[in-house]
Amino acid sequence: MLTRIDHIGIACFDLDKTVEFYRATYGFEVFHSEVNEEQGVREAMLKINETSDGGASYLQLLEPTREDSAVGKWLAKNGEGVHHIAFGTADVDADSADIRGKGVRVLYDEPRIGSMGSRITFLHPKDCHGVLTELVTSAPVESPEH
Ligand code: MC0
Repeated sequence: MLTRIDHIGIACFDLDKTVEFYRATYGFEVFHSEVNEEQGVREAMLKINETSDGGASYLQLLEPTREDSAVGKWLAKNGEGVHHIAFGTADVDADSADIRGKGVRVLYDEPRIGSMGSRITFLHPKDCHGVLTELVTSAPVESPEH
């Protein structure tokens, strides 16, 4: 079951300048940043709010690390802007199978690793009324060591 907007992915040419825009204009701070080589992105997660399912919603700012990555190709064609939306679920495997069964192309056979150790997959934008759609199961919160 999809229970929240996990994040909105925004493609940008310059991550540091874009982070500064969101900080100076709205007061949003970087919660987490990382490079995902498999996806070809350098990213910053700005937490917007906690959600009632125990998760959170973020803006995800994405700068390509190579021109032939999904974000690099998209930026070259469209310029900066909203690249995808991501729904949060407790079970990305079950929701992927369910949605695939409805005739929507799920891009990965098995979920891959996304931001902050999450497990992610994508739905083809042409099957989702033009919106690249991601499904995310967050990594379990680690309990503090004793
Ligand atoms: C491409 N299209 C899009 C789109 N990207 N439409 C809406 N939103 C997008 N973001 C459209 C194109 O305009 C084109 O339509 C058609 O899809 C084929 O696009 P293409 O330029 O020929 O590119 P493809 O087919 O090689 O790849 C498109 C595809 C790819 C969606 C399969 O981008 C992909 O695998 N995306 C999933 C991975 C991803 O996006 N990773 C980056 C975020 P026309 O009408 O011109 O034919 S990584 C991330 O977000 C992670 C780190 C995380 O959340 O934790």
